[in-house]
Amino acid sequence: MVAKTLQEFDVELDKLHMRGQWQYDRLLEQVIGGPKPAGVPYVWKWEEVYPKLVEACDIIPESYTARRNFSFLNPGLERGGTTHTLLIGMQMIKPGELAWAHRHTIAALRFVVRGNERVYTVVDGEVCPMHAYDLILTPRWSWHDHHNESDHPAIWVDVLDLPFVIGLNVPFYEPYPGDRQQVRRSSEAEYIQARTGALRPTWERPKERHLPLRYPWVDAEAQLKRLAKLEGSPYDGIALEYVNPINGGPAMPTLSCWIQMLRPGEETKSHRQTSSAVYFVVRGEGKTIVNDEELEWKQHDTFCVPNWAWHRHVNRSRSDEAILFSVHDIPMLQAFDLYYEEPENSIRARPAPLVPPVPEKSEK
Ligand code: GTQ
Ligand code: FE2
Repeated sequence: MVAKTLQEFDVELDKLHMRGQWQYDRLLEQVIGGPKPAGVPYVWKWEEVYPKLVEACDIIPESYTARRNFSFLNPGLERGGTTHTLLIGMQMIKPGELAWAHRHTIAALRFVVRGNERVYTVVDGEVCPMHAYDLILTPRWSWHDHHNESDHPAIWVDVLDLPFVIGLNVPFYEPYPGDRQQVRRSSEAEYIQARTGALRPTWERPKERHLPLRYPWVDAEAQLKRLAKLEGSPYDGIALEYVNPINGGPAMPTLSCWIQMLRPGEETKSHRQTSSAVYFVVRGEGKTIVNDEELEWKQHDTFCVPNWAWHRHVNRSRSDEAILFSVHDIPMLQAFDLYYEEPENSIRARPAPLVPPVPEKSEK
């Protein structure tokens, strides 16, 4: 009997939906090279996005507005998404409009571009006013509807972990019975938002997740100003994370939200992380150099940095600070010990400020 060739054997295995590791040259190549950044670095210019949002207000009638939103799609990702795990987009709501209530297993957040006291999102029965640059969380499976009861159009950035949830194939969705959800009865006394500060009810077991729901810009800006004189991170300047006030963890289980200040003329050092990120320019002008590409940005532009891509930030102005809001998929990686950074870890890597040294006793 003539021995079959390896090739014949491989064909037999293939028919049985199996493959020998000796055929794994191509896979091995992928694994040995380390991560290849998924998608490309890209900027969505406010001066191109804004006119399209305004146009959408005319073209898409109110009756049709589940959400009047554009997703920003990475030109290098066939599966969709802004990065392989994150989706960022922009949404506009006209005066008097309501974006009706629903919930989904995709976690989302809103970072307000234009808003005021009479623009709000209701999250699980709590009214969250949307002033410019406030951050509002709509966690996984929370009911949410958006309202504009003001005389001015409102705009916000939407960030979702959609590509991650679709990748795991768990995309549940449910519309609310009715277009607006019930608001908690006795208003603020029942709000989770009233239980996240320094004084909390002694008789209640605290809720540990999905809070504080709203991070007002006045607080974020004040904290940036307070810490602006520090050295900060060599890779990110004065980068602050919006944390869960109960456990100090990320704002949501999959999404880490940052606000960062690049001081006038600041140029950060280059690093790469196994995480990916999406950025929105709150103010200022500069560029982010991603591998060999220069992403030029200014106020209200949106851009993305793919995973494992070297990047550094430059504030072009000699007189004004630049402020960036960003969302990172870092928690998805940290959960499974897959967060790595080169050339060194910069996340919580340094000690907090030391107690001042006690002076030597002087002779009286
Ligand atoms: O505002 O609830 O961009 O459900 C995508 C899906 C926004 C929203 C998006 C959504 C929403
Ligand atoms: Fe939604």
